[in-house]
Amino acid sequence: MSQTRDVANHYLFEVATEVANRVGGIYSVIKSKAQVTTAEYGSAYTLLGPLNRASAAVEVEELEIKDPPLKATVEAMNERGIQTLYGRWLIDGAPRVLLFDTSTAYGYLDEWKGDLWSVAGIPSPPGDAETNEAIVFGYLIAWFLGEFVYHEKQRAVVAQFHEWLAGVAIPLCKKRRIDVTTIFTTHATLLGRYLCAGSVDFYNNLQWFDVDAEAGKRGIYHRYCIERGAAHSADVFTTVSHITAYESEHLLKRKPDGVLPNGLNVKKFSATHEFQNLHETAKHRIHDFVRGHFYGHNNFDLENTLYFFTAGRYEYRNKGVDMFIESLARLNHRMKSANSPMTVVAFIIMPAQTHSLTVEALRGQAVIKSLHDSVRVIEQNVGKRLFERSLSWHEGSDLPEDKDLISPADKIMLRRRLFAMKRNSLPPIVTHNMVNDSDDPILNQIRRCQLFNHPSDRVKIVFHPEFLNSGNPVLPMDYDDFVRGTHMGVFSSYYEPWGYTPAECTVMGVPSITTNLSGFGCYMEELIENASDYGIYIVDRRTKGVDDSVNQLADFMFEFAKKSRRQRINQRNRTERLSDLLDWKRMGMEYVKARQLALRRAYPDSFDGEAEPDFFGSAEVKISRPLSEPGSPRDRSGMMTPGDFASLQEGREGLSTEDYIAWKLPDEEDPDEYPFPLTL
Ligand code: G6P
Ligand code: 1S3
Repeated sequence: MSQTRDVANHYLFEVATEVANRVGGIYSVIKSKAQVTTAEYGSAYTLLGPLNRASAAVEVEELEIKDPPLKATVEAMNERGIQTLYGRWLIDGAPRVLLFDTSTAYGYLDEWKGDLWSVAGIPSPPGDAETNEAIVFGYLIAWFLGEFVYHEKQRAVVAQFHEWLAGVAIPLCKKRRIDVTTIFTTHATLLGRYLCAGSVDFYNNLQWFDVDAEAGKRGIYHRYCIERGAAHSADVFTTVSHITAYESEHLLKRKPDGVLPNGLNVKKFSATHEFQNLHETAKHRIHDFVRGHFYGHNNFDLENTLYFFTAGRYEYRNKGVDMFIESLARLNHRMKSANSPMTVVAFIIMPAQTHSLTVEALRGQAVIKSLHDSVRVIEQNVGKRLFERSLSWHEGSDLPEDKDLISPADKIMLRRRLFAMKRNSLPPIVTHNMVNDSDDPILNQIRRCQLFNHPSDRVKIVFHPEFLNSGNPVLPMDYDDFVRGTHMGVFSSYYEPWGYTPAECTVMGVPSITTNLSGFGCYMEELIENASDYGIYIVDRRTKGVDDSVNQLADFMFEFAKKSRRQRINQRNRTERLSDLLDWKRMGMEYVKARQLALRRAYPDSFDGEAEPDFFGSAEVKISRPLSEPGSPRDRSGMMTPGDFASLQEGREGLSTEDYIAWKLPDEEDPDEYPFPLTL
């Protein structure tokens, strides 16, 4: 490689299939991170992805390319028939994106498949459209990078690739000796996801799997080769959590150089307690849904009702829904035995195949709406009559009697509404007509545990097999608003490389339960002593048997249900105070380290031959118990910083190392001085 490239002023390309194209978790990563990365790099940062015209049409504003080497590179590819779209991704940070129309390169598919076999030994059987797409995209990216470093000879280039679908270019860069330095980041492993979804004891057998045979049995050997090839050819290999690092070491046979945990773009409110007010408002919107869904069975007090939920991609075992439902059944039993005054409504939000909303779900909302409308009419009539009677009042005459105020016609209208609320069946579990009702694993588990929303049940269940949106006639709320209105998120995952859902709960001040098999759970457990004081409950699924883990989850929920409103409010404040910990301004520092390591490996002479520092090894100081916990001394203190070295980007306009790392747990507030009413 060249010895002369300018490493301090390098270009950064980030390559992923979800650039301006929402599919799953990687979209959340690159979208939420864009702000800190553009602040650091400005126009030297470009995201590369395949062009999805439908989503690009709404997410990307086309721009003219100004940067000379980029312009020359794209023009050279366009001349050879490759269509591209360059523009600004319309998100926070407005990063530049270059999207390749892969359909304009399919003419080369067979040639490229043959080449991939001869240069990297990676097979590609016919008929796997997803792999074909990964190959075409990978070859376009390798073409782009090769062309780019031909036009740009001064500055170094870092290319970071996310997930196997974007990884084909990495072995090509290595084989062709393209003068760029590469980082490969996995967000899960193919084999891990497949093996966990089955019934293997995954974590206790990680060292022993015959990886080639297991991939072969599942028909994913060629995909596995791409993933493994990318991991081995990258200058720096990283993943999103320590648990996935351990998995990658055994399944991909390369130990990651570092862990780059996922952050969030944390938005702060000007009023500290605004998030508490938002919780109250959103909770009332969930109350509206519950009144309709449970019409005729509203024998529980909404003031004493807690909303729990789980959400995510429908991976029944990987996302721990099996364990959640079983624990809810045990919670129900314990709450009944303890005569608890509380009711828990547990929501499961996971998209499955459905035909439509059920008539019963729609009817529930309609029945309550007409009751509401009729009561409002009666209210107005009563007010009018009271006013008229008061006008004609004179000394010595009686005040109007209550019974005179509601007319017979109003009473009949009210009766009709009440009769409409009669119901012979129990409130439904599921809000939609399922395509495969009798085989659905979630419904079958609910049936097995007999959680049927009986009036005597203290735990009720609502399964909403579609992601939420505010246009939905039954539960008209966007996901974020819904989360804010709940009391707790439960994510008892078995396979979860990171897990954005509990992290999102945390930044919204909503406590959550996760497991020590999820990247997020392990990360928080490492950083915080007594994480449960901060509303981060971690179920042990690693060292306990299944039955014990289920009981631990039920215990957490039962203890939470015993908290007073004031305790819940205090806990929410503590949870929300952790949000800076998950901000990209802090998490992004690990990306800075990975890029610096990649540059050092590719251009050691630019670093005066210094030995490679241990970038990722710095020990973190744990956050101590909250001060408001009685009788618990502050056992450790200090500021946490993920690293103690300067960024290569230091001195540029935008972010500095200080911006990235200066994080400190805000001081504990006196709960008696909250500037908002406490309804106890
Ligand atoms: C927020 C509001 C309070 C409300 C409370 C309800 O803190 O600011 O006014 O009383 O939420 O909390 P809960 O846990 O019962 O939903
Ligand atoms: C993956 O998406 P998933 O839900 O399939 O990547 C996400 C982003 O890194 C991560 O949060 C999640 O755990 C992984 O599983």
